[in-house]
Amino acid sequence: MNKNTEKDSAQNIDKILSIALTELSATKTLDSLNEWKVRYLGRKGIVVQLKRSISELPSKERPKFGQAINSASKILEQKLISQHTKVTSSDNKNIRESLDVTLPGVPINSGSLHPITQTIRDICEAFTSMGFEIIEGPEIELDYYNFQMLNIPKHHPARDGFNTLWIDQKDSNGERPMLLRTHTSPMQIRTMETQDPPIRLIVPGKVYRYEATDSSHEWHFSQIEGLAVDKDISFTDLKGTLYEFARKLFGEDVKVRFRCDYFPFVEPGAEMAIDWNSRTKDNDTKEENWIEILGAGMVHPKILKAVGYDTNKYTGFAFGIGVERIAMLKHGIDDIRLFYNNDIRFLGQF
Ligand code: FA5
Repeated sequence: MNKNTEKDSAQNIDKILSIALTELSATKTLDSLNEWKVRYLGRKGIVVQLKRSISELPSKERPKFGQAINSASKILEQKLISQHTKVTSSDNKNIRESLDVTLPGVPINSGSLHPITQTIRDICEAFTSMGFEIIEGPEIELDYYNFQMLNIPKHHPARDGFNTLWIDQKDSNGERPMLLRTHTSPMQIRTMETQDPPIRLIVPGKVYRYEATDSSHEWHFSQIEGLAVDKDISFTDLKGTLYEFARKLFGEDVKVRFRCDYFPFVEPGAEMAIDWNSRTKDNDTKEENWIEILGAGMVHPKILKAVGYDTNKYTGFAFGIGVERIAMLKHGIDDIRLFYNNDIRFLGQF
């Protein structure tokens, strides 16, 4: 065996170890520590390269050289751990020392409820304070509840007013019995089928219509249905309830307009509109700008009979409020499409 080669190799390792340890103790940050680790202990680092060079040595020298590399590698790993502890604790100390607790804090942005959710809550609160109960219903509805039981049989022209999104599943007659509800009114029937009067309820929920959008029309929007059935309920009760609702939402000075309207499930039927320019007290414009916010009327006796109510004893009123229109009026927004564009610059204002 060549004693000199063996000695040279061992000295070489000692030299590398000494340089590595000097460099390690000079590291002051996690980044420099990491660079050091890659240089010496990484997959392509100096220790791995030394291990690979074993095969180039005469076979007798290999075991000793191998042992020397292993013990050097262990020393480097141990020193790395202690240097890591040193570096991180001094990092923390630097952070602590550079922290000025007297500086103003950084504001944390918190989320808020969607303006339509807030409006639904405001409307629900207005009605629950008048004794109405809140219920919910399915968004995928049967033709039977959405139309037929509401006095809108197949081929009735009133169906044209509700551009319907049908569920593409046919029954044994080849007809599509299911749809995305076009209004919340089917819940009138579902409730009256299972409950006896007195009834006072509201139904918030999403509705869908296959129609082009513009500044006051969306293809999906929210409605809140209202239904009251009891002895001696009259149109005056309907008007009084809706006036009170408008005052609760927009204040005492709000201007409300009722006009006749036609819905097959009420008789007589009406629409209620609010003057856009009267919704805030500080608005002194004289001009009126009416926005239709709901359809309403006295529940048609045909419907009361169909659900098994005694029409000599009971009458009722119903209404369907467009929530987005209320939110537009409340916040002075002139384009309904803004609510569903998911633009945080708009939604962040509420
Ligand atoms: C109905 O949907 C009836 N079910 C309302 C009703 C209930 C009448 C009970 C009588 C008794 P209408 O299609 O007019 O009616 O819609 C009611 C309200 O929803 C409208 O006044 C309006 O405020 C809102 N609305 C209607 N279409 C849209 C649309 N495309 N985008 C946004 N809001 C709408």
